[in-house]
Amino acid sequence: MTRPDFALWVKRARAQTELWLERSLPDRTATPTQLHEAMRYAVLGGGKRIRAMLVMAAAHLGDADERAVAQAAAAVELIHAYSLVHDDLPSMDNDVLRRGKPTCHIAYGEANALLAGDALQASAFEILMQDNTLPAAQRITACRTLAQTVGSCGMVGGQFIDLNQVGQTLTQAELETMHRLKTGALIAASVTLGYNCCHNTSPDVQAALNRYAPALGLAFQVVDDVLDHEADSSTLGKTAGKDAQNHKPTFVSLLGADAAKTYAQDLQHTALNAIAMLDERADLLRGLAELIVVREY
Ligand code: GRG
Repeated sequence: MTRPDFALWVKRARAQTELWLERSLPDRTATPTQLHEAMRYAVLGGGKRIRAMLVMAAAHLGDADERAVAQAAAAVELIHAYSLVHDDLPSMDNDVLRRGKPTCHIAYGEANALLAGDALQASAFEILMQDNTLPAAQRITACRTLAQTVGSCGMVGGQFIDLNQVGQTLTQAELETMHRLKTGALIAASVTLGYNCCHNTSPDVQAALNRYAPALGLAFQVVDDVLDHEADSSTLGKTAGKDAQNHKPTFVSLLGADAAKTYAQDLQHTALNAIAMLDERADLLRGLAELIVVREY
């Protein structure tokens, strides 16, 4: 796939995701209207949609059920939006800017943002369980994968470790463990859920994806740390420099900015090598591996 073709695919995939999310969310006129407004505020009209694109790209490897792809893509973005709403709360990262606008609790109040996040999480599972043509076993796998990804041995566990290690010195291995759970788990699950939408899955392809996805998830976080260190708030759409301000250990504080950038590239190569034996249907996954590392926000 050429670069312009991939750029066009990204543009369309983002627009498609917005449409799926719009349809997945309760109407703003549904009661309680303010809660539904807060949910829509947190989800729509922003975000790079990397997780939804990973679902679509992995589903492209086989004969996918298009409805299942839409459901999985919406589900991972709803979970992601919920995690951002909760992470921004005063009791967690206490941030005021997200996706270039005031965070959900600044716009709607703390208790309402907490509830909006809770409801987004429930919506994700509801959408994942709507009708499609996949066999029941695959649909259960999807649900279980997402639940494990989000729970105490996944994203929530990673967030717990993160909040409880501020000011401590972590080794690189400890930092990686935390990020594999906090950020990497949902990124990896997006790939798994996408491929799980296919009727004709192969254990060899799944094994390749199981090596691709964690490397990419970690690369995403390393780049996030570099951007937090180097970019400005208006480019990022969120408050830059928060990690240093909060004395949080990061790949930049541990390795230095240049070594962190090299590490991100190494992880990208690991991800690309993992899927090297796949045919051109994996080009979308290859493009996303590049996008995640060269992104500017
Ligand atoms: C509160 C349960 C709970 C979990 C929060 C993911 C997370 C755990 C917190 C987010 C905090 C954060 C900024 C983490 C760094 C990596 C990350 C997830 C960045 C945001 O993801 P992007 O860049 O966001 O894909 P967009 O806005 O583009 O969707």
